[in-house]
Amino acid sequence: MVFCIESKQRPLGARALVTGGAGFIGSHLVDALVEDGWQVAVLDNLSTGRLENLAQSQDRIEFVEGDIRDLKLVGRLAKGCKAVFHQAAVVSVPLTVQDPVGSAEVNEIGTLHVLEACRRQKVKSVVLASSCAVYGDDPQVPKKEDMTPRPSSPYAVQKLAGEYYAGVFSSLYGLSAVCLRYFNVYGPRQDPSSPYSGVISIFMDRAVKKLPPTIYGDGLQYRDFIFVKDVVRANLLAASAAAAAGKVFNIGTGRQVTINDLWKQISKISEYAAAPEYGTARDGDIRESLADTGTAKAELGFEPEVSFKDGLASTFRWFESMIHHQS
Ligand code: UD2
Repeated sequence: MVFCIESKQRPLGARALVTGGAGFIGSHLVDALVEDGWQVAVLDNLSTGRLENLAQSQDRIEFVEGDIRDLKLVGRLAKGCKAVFHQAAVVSVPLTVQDPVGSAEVNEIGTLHVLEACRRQKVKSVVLASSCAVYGDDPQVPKKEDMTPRPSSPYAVQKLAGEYYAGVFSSLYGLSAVCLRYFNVYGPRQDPSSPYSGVISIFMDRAVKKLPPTIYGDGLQYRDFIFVKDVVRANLLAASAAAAAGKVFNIGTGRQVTINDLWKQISKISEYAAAPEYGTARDGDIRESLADTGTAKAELGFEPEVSFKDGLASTFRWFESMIHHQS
């Protein structure tokens, strides 16, 4: 099914397409592009995205419910675009483990469709969402872009395939395709409902409901958490960095936070000081994840601006407002 939200006002700026624009990261990107005066089209099949995420921009965008597996549709929407931001994906690692073929149709072939549509429509720049998952269980930290990838899930293989295709489309066809390896992204609109949702969304949800969280393992494992609005800025910079074509960039902060410390900070913000419960460590859980941020800084001019404290506070306010909204 394809439908459009009636556009009340059309800005005169350049056209951009955001695939997965109703999702957590995609919808923040849509808001920022609209604010910047772009004419924004959103393609989302609403499998995990939600129209509520687009509430702020819905009157000023073209929304199409559809799928990146439909090459013709992607081509139609890419027509006339200056930039395409590809965020649509099966983002759940366990889902790709359960269904490696079905998820590859979205994450690999869907990504190929986006690149091919951009090639045919002569789109100036394409930014692809990749993941720190491509580093797999390599214990070396911080992760540098030139490390040999060690994908350990279908999800990671699929993201890596997208990166390789982007590199080939850049060198073979002159398309400017840039890949961003997101580290652990958090912020408002992240869905906490699955056990494999991002840990910050789960802990926020527990805190607003005044329930203790479960920490898997000893809680000393750490992650590099980056606020969603910083990820949006990285996308905008990548779209205008001509020299970045065909390259991959870590998008993280270079700061590490243990899961124990994360709960302490959320307890403080939420004024809910319950002790966490501890469960057995997750199979295949990575102990340490941290980005080397040097390449993104040198070549994209990207540096995260939101402190962890401010990012958590803003995320907490959103989760609190959602609880009040529901009750
Ligand atoms: C992230 C990505 C995943 C993949 C992977 C690659 C998210 C949501 N997931 O997985 O898609 O790219 O990186 O390395 O961004 N934890 C708890 N209690 C909970 C939930 C989680 O202790 O209720 C722990 C979990 O065991 C892990 C840490 O928190 O040690 C982070 O978990 P996560 O699922 O947010 O993200 P991660 O890094 O495992």
